[in-house]
Amino acid sequence: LAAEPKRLRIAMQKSGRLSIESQDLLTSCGLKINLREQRLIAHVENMPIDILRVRDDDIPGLVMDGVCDLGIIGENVLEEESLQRKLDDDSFDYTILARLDFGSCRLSIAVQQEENYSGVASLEGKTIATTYPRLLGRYLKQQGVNARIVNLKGSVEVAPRAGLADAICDLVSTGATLEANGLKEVEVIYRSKAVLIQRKNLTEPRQLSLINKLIPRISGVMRAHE
Ligand code: PRT
Ligand code: ZN
Repeated sequence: LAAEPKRLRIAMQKSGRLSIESQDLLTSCGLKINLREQRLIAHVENMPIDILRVRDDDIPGLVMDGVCDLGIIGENVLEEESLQRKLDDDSFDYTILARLDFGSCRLSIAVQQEENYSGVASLEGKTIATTYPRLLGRYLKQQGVNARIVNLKGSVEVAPRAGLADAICDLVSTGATLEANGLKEVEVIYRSKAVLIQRKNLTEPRQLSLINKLIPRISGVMRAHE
């Protein structure tokens, strides 16, 4: 008996800013996903593919640990996880298969509107709240600035008003959230978009040929968006 081909596992965000466009991309590539299923795993009806729907933060690790074959994730989360894993001496290998045309945002430092900001050196000795301590740490090191980083998982934008930090480093798209919290953007430290990543050491020929069929379809979908 021939072994059943192993189903390709694709991790995507379950619900959030990337989930609708991730799903639309796969659907446009011809995958028939049972959308009524609110479960962790959704089976693709017409291809040997399973979709895993998880928190976005879990996606880089699932791919880097080889638990999922592909993943759709914001570069900001991917890069933060890579930097963390390098420090922890964990595996952080992956390949970027495609840069996607959604999820764009920037990771920026912001200070209170009334503050006289005169360049990155004025952050010396300050406290900066962020969900991205590794990306911020790398930037400050490159700039030769010593600042204290406070790691917050949420509500970063209220930290200065709450007296928890002098500045923040958070994702920005329109800038409305900063504005609403009395903050102004002063440095862009990272620009991000969603990417499709593949795990290292994927060798199953049938899985590879499936991926090779998907890549030109993804390019086609993105060209159609232009
Ligand atoms: O539940 P789960 O952990 O899966 O989701 P999440 O809440 O952690 O992430 P989610 O869905 O908010 O964002 C997923 C990804 O979308 C991010 O990692 C980015 O790659 C991308 N993205 C694009 C953004 C934004 N734009 C964005 N504006 N992620 C977050 N924001 C937030 C930002 O943190 C701030 O609170 O939106 C606010 C700022 O928006 P503006 O328009 O007011 O500037
Ligand atoms: Zn998240």
